[in-house]
Amino acid sequence: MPVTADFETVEVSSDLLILGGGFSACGAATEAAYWAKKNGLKVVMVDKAATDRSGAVAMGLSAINQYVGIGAGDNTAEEYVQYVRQDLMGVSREDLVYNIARHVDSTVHLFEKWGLNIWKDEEGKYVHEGRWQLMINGESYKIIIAEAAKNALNDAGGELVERVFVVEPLMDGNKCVGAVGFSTRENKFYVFKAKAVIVGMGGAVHVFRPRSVGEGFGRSWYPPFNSGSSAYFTIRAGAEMTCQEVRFIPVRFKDGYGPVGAWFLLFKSRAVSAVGGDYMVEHADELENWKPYGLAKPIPANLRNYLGMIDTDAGKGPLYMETDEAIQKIAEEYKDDPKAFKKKMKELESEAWEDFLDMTISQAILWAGLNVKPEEKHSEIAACEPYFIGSHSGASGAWVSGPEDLDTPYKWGYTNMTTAEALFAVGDGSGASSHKFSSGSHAEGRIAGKQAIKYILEKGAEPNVDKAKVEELKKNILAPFDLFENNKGKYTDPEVNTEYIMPRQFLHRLQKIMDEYAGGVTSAFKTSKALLERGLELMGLLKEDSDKQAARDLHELMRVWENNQRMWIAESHLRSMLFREETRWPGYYFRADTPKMDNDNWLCFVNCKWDPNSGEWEMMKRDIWTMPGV
Ligand code: SFD
Ligand code: AMP
Repeated sequence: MPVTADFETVEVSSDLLILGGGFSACGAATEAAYWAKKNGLKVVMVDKAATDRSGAVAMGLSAINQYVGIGAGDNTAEEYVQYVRQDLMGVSREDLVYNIARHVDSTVHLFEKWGLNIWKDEEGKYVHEGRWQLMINGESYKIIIAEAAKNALNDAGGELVERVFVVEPLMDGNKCVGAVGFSTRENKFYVFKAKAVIVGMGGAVHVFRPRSVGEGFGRSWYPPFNSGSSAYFTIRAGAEMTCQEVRFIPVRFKDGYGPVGAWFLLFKSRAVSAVGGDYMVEHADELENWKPYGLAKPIPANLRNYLGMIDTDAGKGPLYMETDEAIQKIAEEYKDDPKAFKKKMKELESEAWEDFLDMTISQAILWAGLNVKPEEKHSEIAACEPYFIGSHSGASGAWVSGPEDLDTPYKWGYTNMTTAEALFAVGDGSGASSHKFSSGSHAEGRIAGKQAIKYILEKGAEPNVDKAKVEELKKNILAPFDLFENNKGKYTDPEVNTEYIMPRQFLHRLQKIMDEYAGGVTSAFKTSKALLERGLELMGLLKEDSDKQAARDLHELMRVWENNQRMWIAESHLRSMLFREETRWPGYYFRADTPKMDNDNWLCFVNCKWDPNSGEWEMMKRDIWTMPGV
């Protein structure tokens, strides 16, 4: 059993340090390596897992959700800005959305060049799932993108460090000079020193109690292994955060968490309540209350959720995706030719299964287990537990500097730099620039990678790392081992001990608070000032107990630090929902005491900042800049 004294300290120095190995980090590595090679700089990328299959795209994806098609004249970047503004109920950083939109197509073309199979029609054009989405054979999506990043790093003399869990930033005043973490396989404590740092460690899952408890515990739509390391890192660096109240709740195939996009957009399926009504039609009047967003198309994701929730709240659940009806309707075109009909049905059946086998394999397994043939039987859908994910339809993350060529109030540094100097954030780690998805996250990574190298060339200085601070961090981070070793013999069961709490038990306590006070699944996503204040009180007590978590091995040590990271995201979420005195995103959460949207007072960003010196949180409003003429 490891103890603190067993751990060797490994130092890794670089010019640019990229934290995470997912879509945004791989984008950053690919681009930064190119510029680093030209300028004799070293890039190091650190991933908690094996990059070939790490992060949200571990199982693959079946669509590229952001492709603008500017070259073909299909859409403009300005139209994408309108789409995101509308979907986020008016709250988005239009400069960031625009910047990603104007660069994303070239990223998608690179994916194709690297070997990704994007579906094509008879005329050789991309097959669209919807206006912005392209269909792919994406089982190996992550491997392809990782390979390109690894090749670029190798070519530039860079380094990839896998299976190291990054915990804390190293700061020199307000400047980030590196990070510390530990190996998940060996007794090694890592100290990374750098002139600039890019955070791309994904979103946060399992902050809330999931629907899947008991034997299914751990199953979620977004990857259970993303624990909020990005947001934790930037919060602890003292960087300003934005939209920490904007969690994302997707509607998914129930229990297997299969995505619905292909069903709604490609197969044009309907979703209905148990009594057969299409909630999008039956509750359309409700959209009037959320205008202008409720009345434009597409209807925002949270409002789509909300209309379904009206039925579940009224006891009209379960909700069903009418897969059988949708498939039969498409095949009907061929009904006069039995051979063609049979062929089309076979094709649709295989597309339906492939959608999940490419992306959410457990949903295909669940279908098999429940004897579901999608062409014959509908499937239950349900709203998931909340996730923190700035790259999809949520918006939480760091507040970053905007592109230099736009005249906005959001410029204080290099593009995508947080308010902490030399610290950049991308993908799920950067806020208020939703709907970037896999392709946009990669494009944003490329933007930040190039900007970080520019920062290093223009302002980079040797990192000044405080040795005493590093020793203190090492002691604190590894303390759960000694706590276990020194106390394990006091009771019969090693998991029940008055001196410590095991990480699994701590996680349940965190999730219970969030579920019951912050509007989780069992509270039907409803909360209020009183509930949030009580939740914060309980969170304070939980925080006091966080250094009582014990670990028996490296895996449990990782669990301890994942818990701590989730706990900090949870606190920022409670504080942000408490600060915003309105309900702007019904379907994501409801403030029962302020149930309406209040554009006069709250059409603004809610930002927050934790001060590393005082330990105090500051909450603030920030104005929304709207792109002229868009
Ligand atoms: O259908 C540490 N996403 C979809 N995007 C699409 O373009 N198309 C789809 O079809 C999408 N769908 C979808 C999606 C995700 C999932 C899980 C499913 C379905 C089932 C969203 C995208 O995947 C998402 O937007 C991007 O992946 C976001 O990129 P990024 O880089 O922000 O996060 P990441 O890829 O998860 O990578 C995180 C990395 O960080 C590492 N990491 N490393 C070191 N130390 C730590 N402490 C760390 N913590 C995490 C991870 O290992 C990983 O490398 S659909 O539903 O819409
Ligand atoms: P999902 O599988 O729900 O993540 O959706 C994939 C993509 O399709 C995302 O860009 C969603 O915003 C979009 N989408 C899903 N369902 C709908 C819908 N009913 N109307 C419009 N867009 C949708």
